Amino acid sequence: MPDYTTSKPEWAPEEDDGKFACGVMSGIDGITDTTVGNLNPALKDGTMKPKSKMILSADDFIKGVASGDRGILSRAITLIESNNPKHFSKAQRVLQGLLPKTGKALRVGITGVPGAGKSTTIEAFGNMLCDMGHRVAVLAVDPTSSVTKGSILGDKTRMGTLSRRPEAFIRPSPAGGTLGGVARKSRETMLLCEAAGYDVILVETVGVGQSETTVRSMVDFFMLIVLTGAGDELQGIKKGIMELADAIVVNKADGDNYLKAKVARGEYERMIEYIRPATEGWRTHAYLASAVTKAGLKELWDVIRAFSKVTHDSGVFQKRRDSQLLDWVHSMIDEHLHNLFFDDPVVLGRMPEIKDAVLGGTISPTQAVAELIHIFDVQRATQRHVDLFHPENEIMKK
Ligand SMILES: Nc1nc2c(ncn2[C@@H]2O[C@H](COP(=O)(O)OP(=O)(O)OP(=O)(O)O)[C@@H](O)[C@H]2O)c(=O)[nH]1
Ligand SMILES: [Mg+2]
Repeated sequence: MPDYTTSKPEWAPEEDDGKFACGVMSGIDGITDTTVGNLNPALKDGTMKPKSKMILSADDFIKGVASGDRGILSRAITLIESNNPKHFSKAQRVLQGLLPKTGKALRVGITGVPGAGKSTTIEAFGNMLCDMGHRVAVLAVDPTSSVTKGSILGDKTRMGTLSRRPEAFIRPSPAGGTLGGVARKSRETMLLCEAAGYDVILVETVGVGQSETTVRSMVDFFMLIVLTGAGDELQGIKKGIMELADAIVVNKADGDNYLKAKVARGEYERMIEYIRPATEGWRTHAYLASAVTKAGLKELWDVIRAFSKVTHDSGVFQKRRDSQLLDWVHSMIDEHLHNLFFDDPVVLGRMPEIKDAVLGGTISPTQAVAELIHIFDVQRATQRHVDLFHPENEIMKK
């Protein structure tokens, strides 16, 4: 038997306490589609080439995604999500090739406290849209997904009927990493889905905190799902999140809960009066819905379509898309520079000493920053000098 090594999967907990039993076996060079221990001798001695279907070129990905091939779309997303630097440039070539086919879907974000019914609503709403002839992609943004792996499986089961429909495509949140990393992957996944022909993208926020703002910054229409018992709940919902919403949906307006839901809707309507609208030229309202009886879902789609019409007519739709794109570029630059600085070995080396000096009152925070930035600048300039005179550099070869 060859000597196989195993490693922990990417999403496994960092701590090495021996409790994590699952492992990923290392790949077999050149032989990609056969059962371990039962290798085809022709593959082994090289007289037969491994099936090339396993290795797709950037062009294969572009053609496959553009033709709506779900298998290739899934693999393209996996490529985008990969943290392996080798995959990065290929993934970007695929995206570049598909860019002309993107941007035509209506992007809808869905947020709300845990248990509000986001997944159940997406299941019912998504099925309704598919019945109407739409193609629906469902994505999730969950910066905590490497910690709460359960939500990935949970959502698939909660969207049982939708996930089996050929017109729908469900992709759980990319796991782990910073919110910035998760956001980039989700945005690029959204573009791939658009290129594959999905015309409605539903993005569920999972987890808490910053993910609402991130999802707001990648969608056209943002809905907040709330529950009854507004008195208690209002305190739990940050006013800031209500300011992001284009619609507030009081869910679970069914059975005994219906009357309470009606009261809650009125309370939310009164609250919104005092809140700055999320979208210029659009008045946010509160609506009743039930993901179980499906009441109110058709009306909700009418609201989203009306929003799309109003904002397209006024130009606000395109204006928001443009500023979202530029904000995305800025935030990626921020993150890149942040990482360059904080991963710089010379900066890291000097950091403790400078921190001590700040805490000891010997230098001011402003001086500390100036000094660290100076160290960083000098270090980068030296690095460039070294790179320039490296024997492998084209200039040196001439
Ligand atoms: N009666 C009733 N129950 C509902 C409705 N929508 C969702 N539920 C129930 O509420 C519970 C939570 O629903 P989910 O869809 O998982 O809620 P979620 O907001 O996605 O929750 P997280 O993903 O954990 O944040 C489930 O038990 C659902 O069956 C509804 O309209 N009416
Ligand atoms: Mg959910």
